[in-house]
Amino acid sequence: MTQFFDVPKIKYEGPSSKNPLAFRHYNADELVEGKPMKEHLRFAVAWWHTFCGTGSDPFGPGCAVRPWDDGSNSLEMALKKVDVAFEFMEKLGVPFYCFHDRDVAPEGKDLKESNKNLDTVVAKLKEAQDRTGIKLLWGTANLFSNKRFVHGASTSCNADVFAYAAAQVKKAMEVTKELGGVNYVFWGGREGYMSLLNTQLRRELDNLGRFLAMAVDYRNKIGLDAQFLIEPKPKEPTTHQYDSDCAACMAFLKTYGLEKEFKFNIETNHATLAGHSMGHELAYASSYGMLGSIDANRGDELLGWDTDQFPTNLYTNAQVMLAVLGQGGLGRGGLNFDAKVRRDSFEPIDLFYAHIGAMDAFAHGLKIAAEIRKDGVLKEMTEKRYASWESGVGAQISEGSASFETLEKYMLEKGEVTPNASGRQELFEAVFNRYIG
Ligand code: XUL
Ligand code: CO
Repeated sequence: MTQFFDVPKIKYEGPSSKNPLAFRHYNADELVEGKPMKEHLRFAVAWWHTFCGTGSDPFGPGCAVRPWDDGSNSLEMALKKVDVAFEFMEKLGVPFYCFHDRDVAPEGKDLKESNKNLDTVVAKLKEAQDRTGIKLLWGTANLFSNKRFVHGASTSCNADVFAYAAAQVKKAMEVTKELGGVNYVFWGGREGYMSLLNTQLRRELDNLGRFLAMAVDYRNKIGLDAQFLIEPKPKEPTTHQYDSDCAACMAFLKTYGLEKEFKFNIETNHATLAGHSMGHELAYASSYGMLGSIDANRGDELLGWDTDQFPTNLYTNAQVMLAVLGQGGLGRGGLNFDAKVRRDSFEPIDLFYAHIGAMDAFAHGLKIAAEIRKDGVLKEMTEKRYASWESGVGAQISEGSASFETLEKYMLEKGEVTPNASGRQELFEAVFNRYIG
């Protein structure tokens, strides 16, 4: 096999290792709560960032050094990238990858040629999957880069664009099936608006609902065994994205009768752009049984855009894993590193350092979350706060046997509420910190 990376297979060396090309915490087969780490974490590499990212930003062109890349968008280059990608993923020991149709194969002169290019690359991806055992966590369609999507895809003012997007998603679903992908993601791309002055908001939302309903019909028709996931994001590229956060997506799915067909793929940097913590989005989705998968990255506290950095914040990762363990795992979902190395981390080796660091920080977060759960102190403290709901009037309200009349009678007799107890936020935070480090 061609060697693109002068790097050995990455091994686990334990927490005292100082080798930057080794794991200190990610030990794939080590059991946590009776399950191997690799099954808890289900890491995936994002094709678009890791194999297509050039490091370009609004102030300058790409400067990433990728000796294998001739910089062209040719089919030959796309096929070569399959070798690069599978060597990288095998050496890293990552079990999954994710892609957009247009990351893996170039767009042709028309839809027919684009589909043909995709088929050619998919055949090679399939071979590589069979050879290595690496699987597809999810597929998706890029409905935002080409200029035809300037006004959105299914929410475009141009009906032809809706039709093109439908054809493109149909094909992307077919190749996801061909590759045994276990999820299919819908990120809104440009489904939103830049100005309300030129926008028929209700028509656009109805069209988005119609589009997703057609996708559900087609999934059933072809027997695609993939969980559909909506990936919320509040802004960027549009000023207002329709899928702005989990709560907005829930309202949308319920309105269009689609809530049983979809779960969410929640991305850290999207949560923070929405003015939420990642913990909030996970808690919201998970409590309604809607947390399907995670795009694991982070923003920069000082920058207001989607920087897609590698998720090395231990505190956040422990919170994420607490939510994941709390719902009994991600099922067929996983942790996809929708993250790119910084522009100034331009050497191929940086791709390894970035992924190893993030995998380790998540494995560490997993161990911390498992310790928190084993001790049960935080859970106990929280349950104590809500103890009034377990009996008496609290139980009656929860069971639905109370009314305004019974509650008025109860309060008239009692006269005043049982005194409130302190929320003890600082103590909760201090207890959480006991497990970090
Ligand atoms: C964009 C983003 C996408 C989706 C897939 O912010 O996160 O890469 O994950 O389309
Ligand atoms: Co994402």
